[in-house]
Amino acid sequence: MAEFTLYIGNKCFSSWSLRPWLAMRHLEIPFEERLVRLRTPETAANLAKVSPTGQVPVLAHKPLNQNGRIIWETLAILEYLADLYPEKNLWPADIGARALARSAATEMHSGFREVRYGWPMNLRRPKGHKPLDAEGESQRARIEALWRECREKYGQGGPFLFGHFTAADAMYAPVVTRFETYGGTLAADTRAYVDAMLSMPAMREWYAEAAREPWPEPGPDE
Ligand SMILES: N[C@@H](CCC(=O)N[C@@H](CS)C(=O)NCC(=O)O)C(=O)O
Repeated sequence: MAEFTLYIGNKCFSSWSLRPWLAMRHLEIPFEERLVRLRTPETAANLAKVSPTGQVPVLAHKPLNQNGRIIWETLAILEYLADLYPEKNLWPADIGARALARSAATEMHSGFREVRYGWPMNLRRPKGHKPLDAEGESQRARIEALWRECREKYGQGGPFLFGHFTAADAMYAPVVTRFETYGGTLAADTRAYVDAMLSMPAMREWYAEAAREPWPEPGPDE
């Protein structure tokens, strides 16, 4: 039995689920995954069995000879993994880079509402430019400026926000898919970051599994 079980929602659209799943797969932390299908009449009852908040993702950790732990909330799961695996550098080592990465990750966790609602994650939706409302466009510009700042200050060592893959990249992974689906022609540096994220083997795996999901949700126009 795997030490970790990660409960997630539909790969097509469960943006919060993608974040810890991507981090664990990319960092080669073995886990068992259990998918709770969202947006059905049984969803609330099924989530109540595994999640204290009725939401996914949830990480169950059963260290040998210890009582199991349940960790919920995406950022808490990423922090837990960072604590358990310091050698995987889920946060940047440099304190300035780490502070910026944590600020960016937290800004994502609590913000960009108009981008999230205007561009709902849907990995089966055909690509096509969809303008956001004025607030959404301003949030989109803020995201791009933030990615630029991270890359310019700390991105020299690789294609991710802080060079190597960090929790900040995990937090922005669903937004990356939204830029790809709805963003149209992207600025060159945004395009390069989006391409780097989308070409991660773990991201390709998530997309492929989303494409194979047999369920109809979400609706074709979403
Ligand atoms: N603040 C939570 C948000 C989690 C969340 O909103 N999850 C959605 C799926 S992406 C969910 O479980 N929704 C319940 C439902 O659709 O019934 C986190 O950071 O993990």
